[in-house]
Parts: sequence; structure tokens; C-alpha cells
Amino acid sequence: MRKHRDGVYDVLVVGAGVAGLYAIHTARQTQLNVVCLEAGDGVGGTWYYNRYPGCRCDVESIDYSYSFDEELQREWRWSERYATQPEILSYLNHVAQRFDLLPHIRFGERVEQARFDEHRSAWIVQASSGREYRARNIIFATGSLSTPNIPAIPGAEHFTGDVYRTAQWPDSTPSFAGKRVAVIGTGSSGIQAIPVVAREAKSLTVFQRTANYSVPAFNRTLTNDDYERIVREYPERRRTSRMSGGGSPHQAHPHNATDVTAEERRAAFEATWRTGGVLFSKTFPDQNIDHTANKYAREFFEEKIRDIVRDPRTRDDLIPSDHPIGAKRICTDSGYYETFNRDNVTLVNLRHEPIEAITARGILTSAAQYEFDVIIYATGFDALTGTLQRIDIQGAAGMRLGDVWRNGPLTYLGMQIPGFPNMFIVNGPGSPAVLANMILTSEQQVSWIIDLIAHCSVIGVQQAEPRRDAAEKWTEHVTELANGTLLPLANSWYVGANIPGKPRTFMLYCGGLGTYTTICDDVKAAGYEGLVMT
Ligand code: N01
Repeated sequence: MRKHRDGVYDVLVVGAGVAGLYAIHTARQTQLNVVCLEAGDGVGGTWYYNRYPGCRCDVESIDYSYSFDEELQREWRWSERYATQPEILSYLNHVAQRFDLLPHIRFGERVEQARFDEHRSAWIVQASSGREYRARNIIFATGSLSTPNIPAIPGAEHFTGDVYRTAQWPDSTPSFAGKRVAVIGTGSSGIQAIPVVAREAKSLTVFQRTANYSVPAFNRTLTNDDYERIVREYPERRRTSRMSGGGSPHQAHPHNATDVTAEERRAAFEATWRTGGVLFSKTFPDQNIDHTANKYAREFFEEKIRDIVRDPRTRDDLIPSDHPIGAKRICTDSGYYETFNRDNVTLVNLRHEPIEAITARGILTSAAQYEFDVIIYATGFDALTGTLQRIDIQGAAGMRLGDVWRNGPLTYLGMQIPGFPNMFIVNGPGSPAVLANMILTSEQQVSWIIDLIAHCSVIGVQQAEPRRDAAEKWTEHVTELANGTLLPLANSWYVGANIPGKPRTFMLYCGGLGTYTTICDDVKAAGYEGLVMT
């Protein structure tokens, strides 16, 4: 691989997931020399680590796929409407091979420190192997959800059975046959794993702290006819998706929920319910803004769940009462609520009986001692900032990222931070990230970043970083937009509420992918307004 004469890469990418792979490809296409450091032993990021049973994407496979190469788009055949983790991982491996990205990736190489050398205008990176890398630019493609949250439950280390974490699942799937299994956590991961584990285990006990909203996926296989139509519609589908709020072609109802009749409302909710999953949150334009509109959506949801779950107490426990629907990402399930009608499944409501400790034989709540052979933690992530804050990142004058972000993340366009020249984040705080289709957000942000790097190289700029006032203005804008919605009202990972001590701030840009793209394009067209280039 070609390096600069002085051993400094043009671009060092951290992470070989969806964004990292595209960053390698784009850098190469732009004649930049690039190296990627990946902590895991394979490509895929999220899809490499989250191998738990039932793991799927909640965005349709034909949308959750790269759009940058028409042949790839035409030739790759997704087998189901919502792809499984193994199928997505094999797709990402295919992409890495097809575009010859593997020679650029150093596997098993975790970045421990990244320090900016102002005199050389280069990042000096220390990796877990002890090797040092130097690069003019560093792109953290480390994912929004890549550092698992491991709750500090007293006595957890004393449990003598098997312990699994959905976010760090072993390569070979363990058998739960004949076993008494506990799952802690009912977010998207738990909700996907629970129905599958329940079918195999002798018994399954689900420990739920906060009831969540989940909508069935209505998953199905994709036929040849589907594919003929998809290939025909792809150009328009992609165009609409890129300019949409969520990065998929689905549009909300033309009127607000509060402006239509009860019959029209019901028909619209029924239609998006049948479309499946997280899309239910996009039924009406005012659903995530207006309490009354949100209440209508909650009532519709509640009715559906009451029709499914037979046991009255379990039914009551499963219905959320403490946050608006959609203020946490709506989960997408296959048979989640039906699972609680099985004789071998029990729900424990931790609001009534909190966990006090984990013991050698199981879980002790304030009401009972439960015995298990297996405990599965589906307890989420230190999202958006957690991974970056665990790396010793030092910008100009030794400024540490951990200090700059102590009271919450500060970014310009979610991609750059003042005081950290030539450093970029993909799908970080201040960007749409998980509020949209992350393959399209990755393509959009990586393209913008690589264009800027190429521009600097052409015009002889050594260092580019945002002005502090520009970053402050952007971050205030991100907060203001969120405050105009119901999104900050849940104790979600969007606001850092799942991590004790994390500053509470709504971290994502919720103005939609299309608007965000236009803003980024305008900044570029205005000669990278808001940046200081030296
Ligand atoms: O994590 P979560 P996740 N004691 O944070 C509970 C994406 N994703 O991995 O709500 C007891 O949502 C916690 O309870 P509470 C998607 O963006 C997508 O499931 O904090 N319980 C909660 O129930 C998603 O939003 C897909 O009260 C504890 C659960 O653990 C994001 O990843 C699939 C606890 C964590 O839920 C995160 O989802 C999977 C404790 N001490 C993930 N600590 C798809 O594409 C935490 N909990 C479908």
C-alpha cells in the first residue's frame, strides 16, 4: 500500500463497519492513501458483534444497503424484507472483497490513543498491538452503538451459570435447550432475542424495567417479482430516501393526526402498523411533536397489544405508561408479545420488584429469588459518545475530548469538534445517525468528509477545524430542534439517561436526513463556512 514519503497516511479510519468500509473505498477513489484500524477480527462493526439469536435490522434490507454503486445494488439479492444479522454480515464481507478493501484494514488493532501533533499537522495513533500510526486526517467510524452498557448489579460476578451479552455474542450460538434462562432488558435487542430464546429454553424469565413500544415487522421473503419491481424503482426510491427525514422512501400522512376524523386516523394507523416496525412512528407528521397526536398513536398501539396478550397482569405490565410512543426508537419484532402467552415464559416487572443482587444461583429481587442456568444481558450501550470518550483523544494543545465533552457533546454538523483539527466523526452526536437509515447517513457524511479532505489537499491547507462559535451554534440548534418535539421526554439512550452520571442532553440531529444533507451541502458550497483552514 502506498504511503506518503514521510510515513504519514492521508487518512486513518477507525472501525471497519458500514461507515468505515465506505470511508476506505471513497478515500481510495479520491487517490488518498488510507489505512483502517479495526478492533475486531472481521469487518461489519455492529453486525460483527451483535450475533444474538433473532438479530435483524429494523430498516428494510433494500434500503439498508449501499447506494453508491449501481451494479452492487442491482446484483446483491436480499432474501427477506428485513435482513438477518448473518445476511448483513455476509453482505458487508462481500462489499469488502468486491471493492478490494481488505488490504487496507489492520484487524485486531484497537485504537487506544490519538494525539494531534500541531507542528507536523498529523495525528499520532497508538494501537493495542503497540504499533504507532501517523495520518494527516483521522475519521472515527466507530459507530453510534458500539460500547455495551454493563450495569453494575451487586454480586454479578458470583453467578455460577452462563452469562451472555447480546452486544458481545459468541461466534457459535449456545444451546438453551433444557435451560432456565433470564433476559435482562427489553430494548430492541432483548425484544428480538426473547421470542427465539423462548422457543428453545426450558423456561424464560424476562426482567423488564421500562415497558417498550414494539410493532411487528411483518417480515417476509422477497420474490423474483419483488426484485424486478425494486430494480425498476430503485433510482426514485433512493432519491426520495436521501431527501426524507428517516432515510427511507416512506412518507407520513399528508395531514396531522389532530386534523383528521377518527376513522381516517384509524385507517392511517392500521396502514403503517401493517407496513411494520419503526415506521409506525411516522404515521402522522405531528405524532412526535404533539401530545394529543401521540396519545392517539398510543391508544391504537395499546388496543393491539391488549388483543394479543392473554394474561391481564402481564398485559398491563407490557404497556408503556411513562413516555410518548416514538420518544424511544420503536422496536420491530417478530412475535414478541405472543411470546408472553407461552407457558414457559414469565415477565418480571422491575418497577414492582427491583433487582437487588445477582447471586450464585440467579437473580434476587425485592420480592423473590429466581434461579437460572443462564443470564442474558440485553442492557444497551453507552451510545454516541461512550466509545470516543474511552479512547484517549488529544487535540491541539493537548486538549482532551473527555474534558471538552464533560457537559455533553459539542460538534459542528455532528462531524467535527473545535480544537481537534483534521478529525472527523461519522454518525456521531449532532448528526442524524440512528434517527435515519445509517447506510445512507454514512454515505452522506463520509462523502462530505472525504470531499473536504481532498479539497484541503488540493489547496494546500494543512489543518481544518470548526470555529468554536460555529460548533456552539450547531449544538444549540440540535438541542432546540429536539426541544420542539416529544423526543427528549423519554429516559432513553438518545439523552444518555441509561448511563449513570452521563449529562442529559438530546444528542441527535432530529431535523431529518434531507434537511441535514442540504445544510452540509450549503456549508460546502459556501467554501466550508464555519471552518478555520490554515
Ligand atoms: O438497548 P436499549 P438495545 N436493570 O438501551 C434495560 C439499536 N438496535 O440494545 O429502559 C434492568 O434500547 C433498559 O431498561 P430502561 C436501536 O437503535 C436496533 O436493546 O433503561 N434493566 C432497556 O430495557 C436501539 O434503540 C436493532 O429502564 C436494565 C434495555 O436494558 C439501540 O440499538 C436491534 C438495566 C436496554 O435497551 C439499543 O437497543 C438492536 C438494569 N440495570 C438494537 N440497564 C434493530 O435494528 C439497562 N436495562 C432491530
